[in-house]
Amino acid sequence: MLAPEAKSSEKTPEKSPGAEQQAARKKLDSVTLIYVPLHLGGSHRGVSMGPAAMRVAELPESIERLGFKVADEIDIQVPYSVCWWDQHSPAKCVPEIGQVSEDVAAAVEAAMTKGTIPITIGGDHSLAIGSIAGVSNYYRKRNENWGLMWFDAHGDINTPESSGSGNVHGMPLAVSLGRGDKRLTELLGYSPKVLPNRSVLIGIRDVDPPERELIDQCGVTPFTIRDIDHLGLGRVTDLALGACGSDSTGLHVSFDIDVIDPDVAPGVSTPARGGFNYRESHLALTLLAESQLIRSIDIVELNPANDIKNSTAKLAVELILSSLGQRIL
Ligand SMILES: [Mn+2]
Repeated sequence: MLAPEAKSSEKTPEKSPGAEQQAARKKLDSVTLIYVPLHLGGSHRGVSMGPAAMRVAELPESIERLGFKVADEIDIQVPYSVCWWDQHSPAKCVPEIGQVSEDVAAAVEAAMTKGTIPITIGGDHSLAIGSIAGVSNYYRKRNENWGLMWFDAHGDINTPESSGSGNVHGMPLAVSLGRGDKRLTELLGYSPKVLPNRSVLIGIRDVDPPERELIDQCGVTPFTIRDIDHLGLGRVTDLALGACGSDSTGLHVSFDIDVIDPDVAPGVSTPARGGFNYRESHLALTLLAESQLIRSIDIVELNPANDIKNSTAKLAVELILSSLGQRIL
């Protein structure tokens, strides 16, 4: 495969979409890797090993081979707390997750301000509370619109009231939309972080009954796995881009690896059958990359304790390359 900078000599440069992409990408040719070994949002300890597995799978080297500079690698400190054993809390570990979220938000916003693409590596999906807060603050200061693409098998839109488990990794979308524990929704002093009419949920197939109501009420645009079966993921991705607002300056992609079928990506904490196949996983991110709107990325819920020979981490690295614009020709 060719890096975005590489160009087929057979093509006329003025007409080549590759040339256009190359010109656009000149503005954003570096990434900041933000590693967040956060496990406090779920009850699966293995997710804290996600960042290490991504390094073993040569994430930084692969990004540099694609032609991007890795401007910085940041390791966010996560307390190794057993607060998630507290079965009686409607939302577990909120103070600890709040602290991590502040640190993640600051790192993500700083990375964007420096003109790099922040790629936040999980860790469980509750880290998106922080990354989305950082992204939101970046655009808020510039008075610009942006869209959120949330890939997931699950809704992640529970509130402390609706959640059966109290696990915050089932709540980050709700928190970002301004619903849930105030200590999280009010991070950085304002709420919501993202508008529902600029938020899209793609690939869902395992949704709690109260989440159905919330999805229906709150105004996000959902594309279930049934929609993908019916329309195809290419068409769904195009529709999702339209739903995020054609006047958005940029897109945040929050990609939960459990959106992929567990046969292809076994290394997750909460597998759900019937997910994206290998090619669909790449297609969605390739199409988003072609829109040239991706400005920030989360890759979450990799659980090396459930993986087979680090294959899911290797796939996650490939998917990051696709989201950065890796092309076949
Ligand atoms: Mn998720």
